[in-house]
Amino acid sequence: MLQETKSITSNQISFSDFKKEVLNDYKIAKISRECSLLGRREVLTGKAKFGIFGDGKEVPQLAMAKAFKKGDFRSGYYRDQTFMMALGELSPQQFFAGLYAHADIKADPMSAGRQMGGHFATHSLNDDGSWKNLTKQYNSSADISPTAGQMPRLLGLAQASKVYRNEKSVQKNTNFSINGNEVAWGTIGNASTSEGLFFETINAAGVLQVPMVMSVWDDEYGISVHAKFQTTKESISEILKGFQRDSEYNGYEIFIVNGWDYVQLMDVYQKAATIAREEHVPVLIHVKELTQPQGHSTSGSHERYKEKERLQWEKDHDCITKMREWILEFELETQEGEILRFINSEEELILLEKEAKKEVSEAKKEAWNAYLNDIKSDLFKVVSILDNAAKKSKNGAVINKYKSDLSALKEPTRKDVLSTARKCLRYLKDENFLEKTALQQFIKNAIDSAFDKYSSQLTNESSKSVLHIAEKLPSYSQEKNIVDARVIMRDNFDALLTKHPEILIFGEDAGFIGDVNQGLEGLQEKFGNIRISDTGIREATIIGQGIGLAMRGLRPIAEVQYLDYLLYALQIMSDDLATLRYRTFGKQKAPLIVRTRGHRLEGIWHAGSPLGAIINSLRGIHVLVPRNMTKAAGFYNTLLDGDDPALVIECLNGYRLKEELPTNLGEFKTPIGLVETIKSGSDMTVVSYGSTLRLVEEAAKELHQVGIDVEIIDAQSLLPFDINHDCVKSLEKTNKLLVVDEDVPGGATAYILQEILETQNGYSYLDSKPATLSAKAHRPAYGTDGDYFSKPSTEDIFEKVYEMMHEYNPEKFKRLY
Ligand SMILES: Cc1ncc(C[n+]2csc(CCOP(=O)(O)OP(=O)(O)O)c2C)c(N)n1
Ligand SMILES: [Mg+2]
Repeated sequence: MLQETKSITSNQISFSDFKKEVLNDYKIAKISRECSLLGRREVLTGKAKFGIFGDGKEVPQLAMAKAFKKGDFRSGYYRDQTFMMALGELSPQQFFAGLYAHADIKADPMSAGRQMGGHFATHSLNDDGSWKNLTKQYNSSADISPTAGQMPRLLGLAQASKVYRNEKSVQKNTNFSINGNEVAWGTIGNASTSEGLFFETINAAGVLQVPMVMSVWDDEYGISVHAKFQTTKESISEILKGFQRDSEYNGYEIFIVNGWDYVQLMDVYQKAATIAREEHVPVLIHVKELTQPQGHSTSGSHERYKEKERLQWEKDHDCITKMREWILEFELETQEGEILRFINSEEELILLEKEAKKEVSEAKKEAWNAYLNDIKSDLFKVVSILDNAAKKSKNGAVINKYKSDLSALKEPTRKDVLSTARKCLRYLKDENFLEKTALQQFIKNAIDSAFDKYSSQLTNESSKSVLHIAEKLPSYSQEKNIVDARVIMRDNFDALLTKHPEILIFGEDAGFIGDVNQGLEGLQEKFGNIRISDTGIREATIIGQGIGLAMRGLRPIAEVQYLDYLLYALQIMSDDLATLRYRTFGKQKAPLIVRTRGHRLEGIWHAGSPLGAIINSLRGIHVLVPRNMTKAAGFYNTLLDGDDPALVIECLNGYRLKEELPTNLGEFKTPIGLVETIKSGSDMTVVSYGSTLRLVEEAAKELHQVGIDVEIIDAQSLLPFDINHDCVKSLEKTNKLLVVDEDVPGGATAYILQEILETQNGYSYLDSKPATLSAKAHRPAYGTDGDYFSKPSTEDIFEKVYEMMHEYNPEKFKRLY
């Protein structure tokens, strides 16, 4: 059953308050529209590079903003400028600063100019990286551009309220929640609901029954593609009808409302908020009949693909036009027979519209001047240095030409300034005077400060970074307590769950049976089914749950059952989690730990080790590859003392191997970014990680029998890799390097080589060609022989090392073949 809506006039507020609110809303809508109109002009005249605006979606966002409370979270997309403005979280000046890419967090609080306009965010963190009190502010998780990429995180943001309401151990964390009363608000375009992430999230939120209000802004198009090519029956609410809750089953509450109908929208959004906030039931609001007054973005015009009739219909149904008509026509007769109106004449509205226009035009000018002044102060510096340098240089004429070309630019960029400075330096290379030094200094400073503006905050730069956490060795009891290695995981998680009440662990089979390898055995029984839980088979939204929960102060450990299935989650880890700090200039964080197991078991999809793909798509996340369960447990212990996102890959064939059970569970720490030399040797340095290390160790014993002494280094941590440069210290001694793993050729081994040879300057110590030994380029075949012929074996490692020693000393090490 779909909800009916009631008139706003039944609300218990005085007419004068109501009138004030309506006119204020109208003004916000007009300001927002004016920003869109002027914004497009700024792009078309070349002052900004790209524009995607919220015109045509203003009125429903006013309604959403009114229902949105402090502590709530938004996870939305690029149309939501009106919503942000209505909350007071985006001023017109900030809107233009973002459009111009003003690389200063004070000017563009959304991303310090890193994201194109229309990607909204609020600040969850103080300058020192600590949390703000999120219940005292409006919160918007930072937008990303991939359509529907906002959905997985939305699930976690909503679930956090449910956890805070129902899990006693975290209820004291009042900076994040007050009794789980916060709603997570999602927005998405109609066409983007075609993405799998949308359906996966909708289903999961229905299962979890979380306070999520999902708005679909439906303008019938996704760029040029009409709804008939996007959505079955051309209606998302129609096809999601089966999700409607009823007396027998939990589900959704579904509303349908026209996006130009201010009165109905206000009513629907209030109702939706109450259902989600009080009952923790997810709500879908299908907002229809929206328009795109200026087309999709500044990249094209919609006249190319919309029929005349549609264009006319969009004009007639423009939500602001309709709101204006309603304001003009509105009349209410009191019991005394008095007629109440919002305005006495249209002139009042025209005046208000003029004010809105003026405010935006002024804000635009301010934003442009602030943006340009930053660059101009650099430009003046360079011009003055070049002016003086030209007087002294034999290449004065060329330098003067560069200088006057730069001075003539009306809208210079940092690139113009720095590129001129760098080009001119070349003309001074054979000369020596003060101005040359000044130019060199200017360039160095400019590059340094550009690093801060454009490249900082990829990872945690605060004192809480896990890279500051020192190693703490496991301690052992006198009588050796040798156990199946999975027991170490289980008992260590037990200790961690006791120590950190914010930890939640979830994944496929993670709850009731305690994961497929029994690393969580018995923990659901002990800590309850909120802290240890099963999920559906939906890797992307398992990660999304983790991101959202972590953004609200919890410490999720999201489990992806096998490394091979991480590919389902890789997109959201790459686009959302890995970029979060970077794209918010360090103003948001999600200290999510992703736990998985891989490298070696059986067959094409349970033995993968695609580390090259992983590390190259996850810069911004620590990627850890422990060789055994004690090392893995030590990584979890370290990570939980910091607040960085990380992926930990346990060895799938390691759970039943024997290890000694440490006594300081939950306390010992594996350091992040440091390698470990697990065997010293003098002939060759062999670097490896994960499951192949055991083979390298075996091969080393066999090599010893033929007089070859290899040094074995466990990389342990691929992102970051060997921050102390210990590998090169080993090379100084052995002068030979082999990197072994079971990724494809040129995968993670190529990365490790680049780190050692280029970053650490290892090339200068080599006296033979550095080599890699990896798996074959194909996925691993099934069975013992499939594994033997797909992945590096002990014999392969032995022979590779032997062959390198033969090349080095053919007399001593005669050819094997
Ligand atoms: C994964 C992905 N594919 C394609 C795009 C390019 N793209 C940007 S917006 C858009 C259309 C979205 O339409 P809709 O969801 O209806 O939102 P609207 O712009 O109409 O509000 C497309 C295809 C993208 N950003 N991400
Ligand atoms: Mg659309």
